[in-house]
Amino acid sequence: MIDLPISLSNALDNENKLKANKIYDNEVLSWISKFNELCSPARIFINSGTEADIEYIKKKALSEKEELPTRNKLQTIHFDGIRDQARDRDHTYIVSESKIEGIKNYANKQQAVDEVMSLLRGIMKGKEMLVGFYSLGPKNSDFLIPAIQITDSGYVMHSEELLYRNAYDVFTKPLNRRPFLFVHSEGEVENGVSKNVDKRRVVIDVDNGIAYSVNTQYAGNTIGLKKLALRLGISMGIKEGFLMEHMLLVGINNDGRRSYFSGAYPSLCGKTSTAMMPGESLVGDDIAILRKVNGEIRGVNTDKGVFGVIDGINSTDDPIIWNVLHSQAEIIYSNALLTPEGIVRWNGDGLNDPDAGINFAGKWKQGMQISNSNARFTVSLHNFPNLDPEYDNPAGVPIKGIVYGGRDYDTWVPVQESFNWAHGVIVYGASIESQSTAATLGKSDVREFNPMAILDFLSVNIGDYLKHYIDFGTNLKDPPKIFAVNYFLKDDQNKYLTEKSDKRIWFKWIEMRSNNDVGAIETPTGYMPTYESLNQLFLKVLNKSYPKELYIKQFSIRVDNNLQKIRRIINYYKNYKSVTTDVFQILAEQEKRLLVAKEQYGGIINPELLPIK
Ligand code: SPV
Ligand code: MN
Repeated sequence: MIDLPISLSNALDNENKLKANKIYDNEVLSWISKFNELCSPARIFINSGTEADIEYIKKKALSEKEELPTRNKLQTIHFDGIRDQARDRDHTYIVSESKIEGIKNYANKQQAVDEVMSLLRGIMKGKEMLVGFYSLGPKNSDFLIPAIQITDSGYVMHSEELLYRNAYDVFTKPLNRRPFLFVHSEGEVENGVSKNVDKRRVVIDVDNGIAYSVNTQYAGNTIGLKKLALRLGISMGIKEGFLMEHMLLVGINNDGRRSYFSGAYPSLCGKTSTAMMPGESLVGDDIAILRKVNGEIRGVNTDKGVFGVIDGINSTDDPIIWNVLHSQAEIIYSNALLTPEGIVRWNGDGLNDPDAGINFAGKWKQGMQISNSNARFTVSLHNFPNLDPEYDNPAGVPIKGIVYGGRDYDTWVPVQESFNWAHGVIVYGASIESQSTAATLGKSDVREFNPMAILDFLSVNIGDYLKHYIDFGTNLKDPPKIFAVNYFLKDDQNKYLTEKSDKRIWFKWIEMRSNNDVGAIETPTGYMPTYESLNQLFLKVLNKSYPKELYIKQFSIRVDNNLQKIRRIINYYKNYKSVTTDVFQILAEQEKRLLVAKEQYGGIINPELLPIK
């Protein structure tokens, strides 16, 4: 047992003192003490992860009206303020002593930290400060990153309990590394929501592994272990040789064989529903850490729960999620609608409109949108029947392939495979462009450059990041194959060319290619499926016919659009000095292949004219 700092000792009641006393690390205690002095709460609650402690937090969220009960005893609903419905890019600052290239909102470090510290001063007067201890990734694992969350929001800590592995026990022993620290205050609250959103700030200090968040409740701004940790982890990964990525992890089954894939997609582009495809095996849906172990890439889910988009979830398109939402699982809904009967409803749930209710904007009337487009559900993974048995394996799962996707209406085919690691990393991953969505505040449906789907989270020089990524694929026994998917391709009438369930086919093909089971067409942008291989899969998996004309529309190579895209990407990267020449060379080679193909076949290429390899 170590002596608690005096001011901390004075601030704790006996019960919480006993819990704090078991914390092994002096620095952890001095942090708690420091933020107790800064934020001046009336009380401190140490969450030791026991049933009683978690119950206390849930009760607090309900009694302070951050969560409202529904007719299901295990399920609650939380509303964020009407201007606090998504991640706030404009007030999120990634800061470091060294200048970081290619970062939006790079702020002078001292100024940003001073500002958020002054906002935090005295902010918890009369309130209770909650302190929780969690792990990113499985416990007893080389992947584990310990993290501390300080917050005055019961909702934030309740969410964290559903989404992350409680690791109080880990903190009672020597830590494997210095933990991340997250400090959050919702600020003044009115009618259950943060009042001073104009003073909302999120500051991520990558040099010290600390992030601050104030005057906001929306989970993407406040739950430290989620997107604040991702920014810290990307920077740590470059120093230590791992990748922390905005990626799902899924096991794809094929007649008794299971191959694992990771996939990076921007928010609201089908990532969660890809992780939950019927018949496949769920490992994670948002953030993964990848490490090289004995010549193999292995991955873990940093989370143990889902903070998933609820918009459009219905019984036909997402049966697994639908069933979990209608089970006895513990769930926090956010920014959906609550009817007077205590039923939770959302846009696109496939049911008749409710008669009445309240939602994120107040009293709801027919004709208004039922839920915010970024409304979500928070639930632990153990509720999912499709959860992979390896999901909590301290050694992670072996990664057979990596998939990149975006919201692209006019360029990429539904699925293709790169020629090799570096080609896939640069021409697919580093070239993602996606229409913006409701996951961030601001204008939706604007085409954005979003490399590796981490535009908002990149915390290092973009060139260093890409170099690290390319190097990561070297010295491997059997490097993962790399794929690009596009669920959003449209025809010239602006109609989607694929259906939601088709992603199951693309992934079955990806699984077969990764195991060298099937040939493919060699095109200027990569390998594409033959009509026959897809036709067989459509029949086998979806029991659906697959017209040849549809295949031709989906897989015709739009050479001009691809050329324009490559040139846009080259121009983006020209803005950054850190980007190395090999990146430009890989992009230039792609451009050249497209130009040669255009000479021979014209601006749109029917894939069936090209050779099978
Ligand atoms: C995303 O927007 O990518 C999410 C939700 O997964 S948030 O936690 O807001 O980042
Ligand atoms: Mn995400």
